[in-house]
Amino acid sequence: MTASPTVLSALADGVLVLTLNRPEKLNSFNEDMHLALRAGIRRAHDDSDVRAVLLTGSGRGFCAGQDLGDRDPRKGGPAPDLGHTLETFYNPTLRLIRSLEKPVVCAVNGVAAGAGANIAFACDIVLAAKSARFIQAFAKIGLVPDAGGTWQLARILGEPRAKALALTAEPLMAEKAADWGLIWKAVDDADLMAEAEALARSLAAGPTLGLGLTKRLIQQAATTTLDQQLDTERDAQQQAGRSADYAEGVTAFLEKRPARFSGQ
Ligand code: LHQ
Repeated sequence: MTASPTVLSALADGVLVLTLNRPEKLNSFNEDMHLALRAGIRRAHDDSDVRAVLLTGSGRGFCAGQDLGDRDPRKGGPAPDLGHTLETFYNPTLRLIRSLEKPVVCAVNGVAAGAGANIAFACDIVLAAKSARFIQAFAKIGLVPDAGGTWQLARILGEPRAKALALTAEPLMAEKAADWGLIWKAVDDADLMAEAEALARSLAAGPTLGLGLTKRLIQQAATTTLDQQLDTERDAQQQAGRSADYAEGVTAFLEKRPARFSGQ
């Protein structure tokens, strides 16, 4: 009997659904799941049939971060090189999500802890079930927030809230995360997947080139001046203005009909 895949992958209507799939361990990451998730995001980069990604988890959790059973200190031996783990596994995936010029929707179906929370925050639009909680669990095991956590929390929340969450490891419920602007929306548990799928499908039917450029512009705004950003917007708009989807969008508007975007 073969073990079940650690990430389920399904493409329909332009949406690549990636489901973290180690439910008995709250979808915590082992090496295989790292590689499978990265392969899924790579596919989204390479396959023009993929026009949006939906990331979620199977079972009652979204992701509990690293599988802590993988490095049981009771087994003795030298201390692990966690910097190497980040460089080899987490950081490439984070960079792939951020550099993917297609929308990534995240449906946080349950608890998101440690790197699991921070991977969710790296996605473009995050919906969470109202029962879901986000935990910067690192302080409980003597680590620092990783997978981009310190960057995201400080930028989105500011120092007071970022520090309190990271230093106390207190859970943050989905509705409060939405109130604080850390995620897009908290939705009733029963509606989460239908809502996230509908959103991902509508993004996948959108003007992919323009959406990808928009994602890039907003991300880079954190590190540019207004002057630089005005130049970059000009260049991006020049590119978008030459796309088939721009012509289609304007034509559809003038003809009073829904646009049929090809993604080109
Ligand atoms: C787990 C885990 C887990 C294994 C639940 N591992 N089994 C980067 C660099 C390199 C290395 C280090 O890490 C990192 C990044 C990180 O992500 S560090 C942070 C790692 N994550 C955590 O510290 C969270 C640990 N988990 C928890 O605190 C709790 O499980 C949460 C709060 C997530 C959920 O609590 P409950 O809802 O009460 O569930 P539970 O604790 O009963 O867990 C259910 C099962 O899942 C249980 O197994 P069992 O066989 O007893 O049913 C847990 O052992 C297992 N599990 N997280 N990270």
